[in-house]
Amino acid sequence: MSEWWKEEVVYQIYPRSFCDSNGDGIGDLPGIISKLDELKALGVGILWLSPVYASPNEDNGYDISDYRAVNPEYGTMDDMDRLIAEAKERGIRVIMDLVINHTSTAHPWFQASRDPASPYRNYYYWREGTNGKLPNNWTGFFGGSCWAYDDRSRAYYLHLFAPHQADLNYHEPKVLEEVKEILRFWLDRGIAGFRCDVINILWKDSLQSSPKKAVLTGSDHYLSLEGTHRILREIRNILDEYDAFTVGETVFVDTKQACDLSAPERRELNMVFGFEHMECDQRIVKWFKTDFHPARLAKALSRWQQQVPWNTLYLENHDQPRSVSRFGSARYPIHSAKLLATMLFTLKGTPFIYQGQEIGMTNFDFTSMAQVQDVESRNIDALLRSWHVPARQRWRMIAPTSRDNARTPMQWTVEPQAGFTTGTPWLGVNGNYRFVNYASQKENPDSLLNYYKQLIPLRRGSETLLFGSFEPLRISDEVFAYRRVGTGEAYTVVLNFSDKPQRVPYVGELVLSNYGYNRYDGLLQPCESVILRERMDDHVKTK
Ligand code: TEU
Ligand code: CA
Repeated sequence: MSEWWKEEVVYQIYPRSFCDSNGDGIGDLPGIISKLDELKALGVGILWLSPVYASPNEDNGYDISDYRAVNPEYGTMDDMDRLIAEAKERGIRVIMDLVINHTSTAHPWFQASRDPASPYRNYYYWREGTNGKLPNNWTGFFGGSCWAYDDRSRAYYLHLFAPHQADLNYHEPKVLEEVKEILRFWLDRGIAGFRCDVINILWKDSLQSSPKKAVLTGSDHYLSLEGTHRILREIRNILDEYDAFTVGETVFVDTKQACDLSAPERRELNMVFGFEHMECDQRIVKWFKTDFHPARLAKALSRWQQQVPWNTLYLENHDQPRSVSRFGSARYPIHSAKLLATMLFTLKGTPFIYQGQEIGMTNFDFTSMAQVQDVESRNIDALLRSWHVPARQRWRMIAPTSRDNARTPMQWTVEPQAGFTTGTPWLGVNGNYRFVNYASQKENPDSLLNYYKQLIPLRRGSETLLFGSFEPLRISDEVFAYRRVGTGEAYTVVLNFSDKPQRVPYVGELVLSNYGYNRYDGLLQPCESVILRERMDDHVKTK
């Protein structure tokens, strides 16, 4: 099996918010096709589409009602085929989101399963409560219990996410057989692989109650269990037939579990999304944000770099606040966005860019819950309200953490609605589009976008940046520095996360500074990042 996915950069598209071609305010497949030349110019080799399947959109497509149909809001199956073909012409592969932990309750399997006599009954977890109580004490990812009662069924069904996302029961062997056919359906159409949604929680070993936990009571019954590993190996058999790849979204994994899920010889996933570095600015759960301490981010990243042989590199996705708002400096937003990019493309692993990250899109400018649509934010808001948390405080918790921060429409131009749509966008456009937009950055040689266009080929063209080993040099709240050591050369990357100049005397010839400098004298400007290259003679190399 070739490992083509190691040398590529992945670009994640949230279709609803990317580009609207027909003025209905909703991004769509023809819109994506119209931007393929831009994506090619950026240098990305893989597009990951967040779900475009038929869905009632309780969770914007992560609640699928038909795995073999395109949501008409996004276009037709012909559009999908055209997207795959046109991307291919430009050397770009397309991967899809595979959401198989749960289906929408609108899915025909679920609808059939509401009848206790149906052959589909066992596709889901139906349980009667005991003595008027819920089947167990588990809590869900979006807050509250994870059982919903269905009158027609006279029973509860399990949903670890929203009530409209019913968990599939993999103890029923037919479920995995259905999944395999869905995989083939898309692989046969030319899809190059899948991003697998919450893939390490598929297998539930039992539905016993668990000791109460601060977060996710019950998770000891489903996090990264052997049953899941077995399913992943069966899925892998099919993917290998197509030379396709998988990246797993794996919640609550440590580096050991990440290795178990992605080690090549185990033949499960090719790589995973860990979350530890995304938890560097929170206490227990993300709604309790803390100040950002760069050393915490650097420590988590270094540990993963050293302990997981090959993995994803990401700072954003459709569930996370924008990285520049979160990890950037308010005084030096552009330099710090460039610094984060330097880090993203010079660590070891497959980099993922989330749409808008390449132009430094920020968190939303919404001022109240009325503007927020995200089901997670709305559920948490309701939960906090039921605990009598005042509205001001609820907003203070939700505004910086809401997933809608990442979901506001892509800012293309200075035209109304940032050129995303000619109609009314489904979610508000950030007012800063007049300053932060793709078109003006394309023209400006010093822009963040053009800095990405320098970094991506640099990484692609360097064996050392792609495959060299990683060694941390310095981790503090001011400076994160590391080396990538290859054959006969090493790169030293120095990132000044602070708003003050820092003296950091590493040696090497300057390859790239985010200030555009062409010489390095050991002094880093505020939020400056430098990439230095050093040739080594043989006896140094063997150290
Ligand atoms: O996310 C799983 C997941 O862990 C998130 O719900 C997470 O708890 C939260 O968003 C962190 O902010 C995946 C998808 O990426 C997400 O969009 C879906 O809502 C979820 O699964 C259910 O399919
Ligand atoms: Ca549209």
